[in-house]
Amino acid sequence: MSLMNDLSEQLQRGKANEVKDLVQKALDQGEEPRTILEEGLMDGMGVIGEQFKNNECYVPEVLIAARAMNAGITVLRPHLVSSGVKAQGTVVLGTVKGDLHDIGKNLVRMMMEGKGLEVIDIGVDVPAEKFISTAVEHNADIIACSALLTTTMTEMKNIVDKIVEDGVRERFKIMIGGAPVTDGFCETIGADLYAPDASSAADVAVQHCQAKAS
Ligand code: B1M
Repeated sequence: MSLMNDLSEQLQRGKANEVKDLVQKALDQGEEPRTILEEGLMDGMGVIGEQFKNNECYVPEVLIAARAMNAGITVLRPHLVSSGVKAQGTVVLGTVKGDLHDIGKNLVRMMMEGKGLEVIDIGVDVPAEKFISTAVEHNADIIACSALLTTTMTEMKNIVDKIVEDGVRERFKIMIGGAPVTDGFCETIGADLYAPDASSAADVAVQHCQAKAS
């Protein structure tokens, strides 16, 4: 069995220590961090997601797999973040109201911090008011919202509407992302920036902050 398959399987079994060791082993063998993330960790989580959908596994198994994923990400973290020129900018990041998924959001934070952005992570199940009050308080450049459920992505529209209602629409760019979110949805709800994955979320945020500064 290849190392990436092994990693995926150990993640599916929720074996956090084994996952950590295999991530380290893959790094020692010169495997690209992005390959380890996508072909090992995310592959395993994808299998769990399918089983979950088909009622072949339940919330406890998913949580244990999520814990193993986080353990693997901890080892990968210093290798995933780039050490390029530091960008200036502040991002308020959270998972929208009604949604408790945070693994993708945490990856987005990691990538953004790796690019030198200041990230204020306000957690999960965050109401529109909290995104906006935190952005005002910290004079942020970007409000970044993650959603994993088709039922909670509509909350992103509430955030856009609330920011208009509060009269601060021009102060912040609104970035959205998460598995069910698309560029088209971004346009439909009147948000500004969309990114399909954590790495491009960091790139898009940096581009915006650099353009604003120049
Ligand atoms: Co949930 N869950 N879950 N879950 N869960 C999904 C999302 C689901 C697709 C599973 C399935 O049915 N196949 C399904 C959603 C279906 C739908 O809406 N169409 C689902 C469901 C239904 C539910 C519950 C309703 C189940 C229930 O209770 N009956 C429930 C909801 C709870 C709630 O939120 N209110 C629930 C609960 C849970 C757990 C708590 C058990 C656990 C979350 C643990 C945690 O996050 N701490 C969990 C998990 C782990 C999943 C799956 C298996 C994995 C999600 C994940 O972490 N993926 C997921 C199935 C799947 O995705 N295959 C599933 C890995 C992560 C790296 O990817 O988050 O997509 P992702 O992030 C990506 C991109 O999307 C992007 O970057 C990341 C990678 O680079 N991205 C951004 C994310 N945010 C971004 C923001 C950006 C830009 C990019 O800019 C701001």
